[in-house]
Amino acid sequence: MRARLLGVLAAFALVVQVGGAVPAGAAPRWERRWDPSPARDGLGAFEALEDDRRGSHPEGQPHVRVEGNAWRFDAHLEDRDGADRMRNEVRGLRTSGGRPLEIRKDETWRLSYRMYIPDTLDATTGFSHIWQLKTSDIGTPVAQVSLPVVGGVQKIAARYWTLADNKSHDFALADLEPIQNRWVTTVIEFKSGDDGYMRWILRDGRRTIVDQRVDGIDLWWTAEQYNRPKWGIYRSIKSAGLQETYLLVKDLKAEQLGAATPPVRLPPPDRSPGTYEAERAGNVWEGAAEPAYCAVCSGGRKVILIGGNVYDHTVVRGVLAETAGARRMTVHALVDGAQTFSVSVNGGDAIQVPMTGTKDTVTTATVPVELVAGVNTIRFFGHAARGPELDKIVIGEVVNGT
Ligand SMILES: [Ca+2]
Ligand SMILES: [Ca+2]
Repeated sequence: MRARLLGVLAAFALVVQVGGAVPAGAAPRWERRWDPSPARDGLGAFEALEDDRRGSHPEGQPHVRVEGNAWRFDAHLEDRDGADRMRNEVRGLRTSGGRPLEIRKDETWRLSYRMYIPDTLDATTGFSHIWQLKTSDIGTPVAQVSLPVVGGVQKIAARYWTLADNKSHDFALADLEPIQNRWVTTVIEFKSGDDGYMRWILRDGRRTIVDQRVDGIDLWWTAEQYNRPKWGIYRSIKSAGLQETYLLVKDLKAEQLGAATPPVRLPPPDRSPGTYEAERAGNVWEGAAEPAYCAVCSGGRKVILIGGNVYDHTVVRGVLAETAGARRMTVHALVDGAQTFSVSVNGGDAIQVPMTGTKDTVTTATVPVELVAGVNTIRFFGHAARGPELDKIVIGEVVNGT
């Protein structure tokens, strides 16, 4: 009797593990994975915030916030993300438990929400995106919902991109003006695969304005990272007549077709004395810099998108030294050809760390750094060009006065 009961429990556990009460052989069903609430989750509903990340308009903060039962994105005329564009967005999905929801290869997802586009949020001759799908390691977006002007008429369009020629392809369009100043419903369904598809639905009340699908498109470009949706306003300022404006979204939901993919299991960080992982909690990742997966790195992670401008940098904090003096610091990084880190210890003058390597193996370079007794911070940046991807640093022996 007891054995039979255990058997039943084991079978039950197995079913739960594979993602719900789906009998073997049944067609996969849509499973709700994300149902955030502005009141409960706030901006924590998203993996990360890109609220005027260049700091162009501090008095306009916050540009992204909860307003009533919606999330609101403001676009001011002085906002800048680089010289020719502005950006106030959120990226990625996060569960109420704080875990990022990663959209991985060959997964099929359906995002649904309501949006309010005021008549001040114009379609433009330059780009204006109000939704994107991106991966952290590739600059080209995978897919978007955008507001273009086509033949002199303001449109809302769903598009996918092709990576090889860096081109966008609008596969479904509707007139923008009839859906401004009202809540409309949109659904974006896609398969994140080499042979993927995208479907875009736009509804005004019970009326379906668009329900269009494109098959046989490549929506999977990354080797190690994952696809992340983005909401907000990201637009070129090279369009005549731009107005201050905003976007509201609410009732955000994400469903996945079939069982959830188990989380990626990462190797443990290197806990050797003097070792500090770039991805260690408490470090600083500014601008575009952020931790990302890395199969060949210790801890399974690295920090990507360091340097290339004055914004994107990372700071390794909590670097301990018992005594003041010079130490050998070994930098472990993934290097694309010849790249250089600028390194500043405790805000001191930058030292240059040139490295040469390939993107698929960890390369090291050792330089002397001057540490204070106690806690040090070490900043990795690069004003002129994108730097390597940082895996970890190792603080070694004291450098003798040779
Ligand atoms: Ca692909
Ligand atoms: Ca690492």
